[in-house]
Amino acid sequence: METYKDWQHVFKLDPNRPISDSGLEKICESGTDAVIVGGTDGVTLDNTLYLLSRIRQFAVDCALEISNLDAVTPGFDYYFIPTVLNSGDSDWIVGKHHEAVKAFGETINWDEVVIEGYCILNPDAKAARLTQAQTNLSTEDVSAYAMMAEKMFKMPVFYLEYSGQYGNIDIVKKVRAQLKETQFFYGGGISCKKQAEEMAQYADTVIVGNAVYDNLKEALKTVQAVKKVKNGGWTY
Ligand code: 1GP
Repeated sequence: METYKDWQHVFKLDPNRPISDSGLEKICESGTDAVIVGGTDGVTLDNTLYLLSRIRQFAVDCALEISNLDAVTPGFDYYFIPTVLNSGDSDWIVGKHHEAVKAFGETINWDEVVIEGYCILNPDAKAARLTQAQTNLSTEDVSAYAMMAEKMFKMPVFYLEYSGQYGNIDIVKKVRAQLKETQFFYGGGISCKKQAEEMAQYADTVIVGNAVYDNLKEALKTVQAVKKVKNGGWTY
C-alpha cells in the first residue's frame, strides 16, 4: 500500500449513488492511486459496507471520508476526517469531532486517521449548504485558511473543495504557493483530461467525483492526465 502522501489522483465514490460492477472495475483498475468513499447525504452503514466490499475485490487503496458516524466501519486503509475551516457552524469545525472522540476516542487507531482542513467554495454544493460555509471569499481569505491549516494547526491535508464546480485558478495558484508541508487536495468540477491536467500542475492530489457518474469514459482519462503532469516533467 502507498501512503496517502503519495496519492496524485483519487476517485471519490458516493455510497448513496449506484455504480455498475463494470464501471467500478474500470475505476479501481484505472491506475488511480486510491478511491475515497464519501458523500454528503444518505450515507449509511449498509451502503458504505456494500461499496467497501465491492472495492476490496481490487488492489486499489481505499479510504473512508467520514460524514456520518453511524457509517464508520473497520476495513478501510485510512479514515479521513474533514473539518470545515470556513464553516459558519462550529459543529462542522470541532463539534461533531468532539462528540465522536468522546464516544470512541479510546478505540480509535490514530495511525489510520487523517485530518483534512476543508475550505468549501461552491455555494451551491450540498456540503456548503449543510455546513453553512462562508463561500464569498477573496484569494487572500482562502490563502489565510491554507496558512492556518499548515502553520497554525499543522494539518496533514488542506482540501480546496469546489464540489460540482470547476475552481478559480487564481485561488488554486495562491494555495499552491502557500502550502509547503501540508498536502494540497483539490476537488471540484473536473470532467475532462484538460481540467485534470491544469489542476495537477498545482494540487498535490487531484480528486474526481461527479464525472464518474456523469461521463465515466472522460473521468477515466483524468488518471493519465494527472500522471503525465506529475511524472512527465511538467513544472509550475
Ligand atoms: C467532491 O471534491 C470532490 O467532494 C470532487 O468534486 O464531484 O465536482 O468532481 P466533483
